[in-house]
Amino acid sequence: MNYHYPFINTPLPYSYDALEPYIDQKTMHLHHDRHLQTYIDNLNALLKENPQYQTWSLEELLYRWQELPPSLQIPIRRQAGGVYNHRFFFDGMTPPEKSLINLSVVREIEKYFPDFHDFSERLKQAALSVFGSGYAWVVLDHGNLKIMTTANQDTPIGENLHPILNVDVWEHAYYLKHYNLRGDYFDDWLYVINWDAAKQRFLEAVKNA
Ligand code: MN3
Repeated sequence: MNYHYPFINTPLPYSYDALEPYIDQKTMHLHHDRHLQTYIDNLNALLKENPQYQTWSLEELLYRWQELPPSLQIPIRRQAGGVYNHRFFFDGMTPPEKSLINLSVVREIEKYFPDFHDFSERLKQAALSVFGSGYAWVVLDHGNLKIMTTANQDTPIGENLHPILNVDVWEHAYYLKHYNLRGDYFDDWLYVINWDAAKQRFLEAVKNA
């Protein structure tokens, strides 16, 4: 993985068509090669002009944004958020035949939600509730597993806030295949969640909480 300036568009951890039939190949090409690439190019351009921040990691740029000069705060948060959120989203998916939830994950979710169905239904409602563009997230917040949403490229990241899963609900994430039906896209996304990645992130978050 590439953590510092200059940021490069690291390849997807699976082929472009690996998430078919749930997420289509053309969407993955455009999403990774064009949308994410644009955030990377814009972030590199900002950091090229401001070399004192070139050693900051992507995460630092996001959670230490208040230390940036006022004129850079919004642009850096938008572009670094666009890079972070997309990498997190792509790494949080896997081919459907590998998207196996295991009992330990279900048990963990059921400590915080009545059951797995309730959890996925709440996450879906959160995804549907995002007005315009943004993300629905599963986060560990002060040790509690929670569902939340962010607008645009905002990122829920901080000392006591650790993201576990996100689903990109910008229209570019689904419009070619699912048209305007965000709920259908969400239902398909459930088949390609990388539960192993979610579990690893959760264990890391618990360790750092
Ligand atoms: Mn996107």
